[in-house]
Amino acid sequence: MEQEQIIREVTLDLEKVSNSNELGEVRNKYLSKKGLISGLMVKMKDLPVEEKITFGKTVNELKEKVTNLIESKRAEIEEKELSAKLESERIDITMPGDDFARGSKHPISIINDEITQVFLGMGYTVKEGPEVEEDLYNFEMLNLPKDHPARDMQDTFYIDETRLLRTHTSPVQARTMLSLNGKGPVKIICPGKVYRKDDDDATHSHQFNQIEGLVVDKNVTMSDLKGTLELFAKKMFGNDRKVKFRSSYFPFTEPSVEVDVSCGKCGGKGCPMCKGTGWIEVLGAGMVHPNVLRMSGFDPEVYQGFAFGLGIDRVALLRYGIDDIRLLYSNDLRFLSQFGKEN
Ligand code: 2U9
Repeated sequence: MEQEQIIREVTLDLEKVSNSNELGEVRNKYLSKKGLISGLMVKMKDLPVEEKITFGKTVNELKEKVTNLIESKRAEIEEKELSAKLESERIDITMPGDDFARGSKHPISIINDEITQVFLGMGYTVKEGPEVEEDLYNFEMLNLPKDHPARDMQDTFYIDETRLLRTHTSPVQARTMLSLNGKGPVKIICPGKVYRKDDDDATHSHQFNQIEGLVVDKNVTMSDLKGTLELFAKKMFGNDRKVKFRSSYFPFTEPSVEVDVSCGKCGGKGCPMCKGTGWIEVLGAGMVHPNVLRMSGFDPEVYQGFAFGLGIDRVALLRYGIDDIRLLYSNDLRFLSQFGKEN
């Protein structure tokens, strides 16, 4: 068998190979099932027994040599191909990066975070709840039975007989109290989206945001309410602002108050911003009605509470001098990009 000649032939073939595909062809020519070396093995069966052993040994040696030659060529080609790939995919790390547009915090989020921070600093916990609520938690448990005239005050998006889009975040407080089995203390704020069936205009939106708060404990008084909300108003609007409590009415609190701060624009002299009154209304509040405590499982003889609520959108309009609430919901980047870039 012309072993030397085959080796020479393989060497010549390999010299012409420049990529993996061509190498595969050479491999097939010599080492595949129908290749040259398998062909030699087939010839072996026609040889006399005494020659078979040496012939077989020689073919095996040949196969090993050819395999080694092909594999060392493979290593050489793979290295070349890898270097070419690395070269073609080279990244120039000195090139300037692509700039991307950064978003900014929505004014409602800015104010929400600010208010939340003030109350977190006073030891409150944040509680959230569903926007699709049950009539029971949104009205009934807040001292607004079915025939209560105050239900007309808040036109409501009903989903069906018993479910609705919450008109305030008060149901979150009602649910929290119920979960505590009549045991205080409670000290929570409840931020979130609420819905009322209003026609949208510059000062009304069918969707807006509230933060309500609730404190329930033994020996809670109107003085706690006043001290808390005065501190809040000064932290939020400025230490130089005066704070005034006006008597009011809410079905879920008794007595009820509204809280005004002196107008920041005119210092209380009267201007278009405060409609000439010198005061701006910022909060509603009151001592939790005994009926509400009772329905939530708390004994009004043992526990008292105060609650408050404010519109986040309204505070945002005041803070930034925005004259149309609809801008907050327009998703117009020309408007939104003016706020909250620093965060
Ligand atoms: C429970 C008991 C009492 C929540 C309260 C107000 C007063 C209030 C308005 C402010 C502006 C809503 O966004 S607004 O229109 N809210 O004036 N809210 S007391 O009283 C509660 C809540 C839950 C269990």
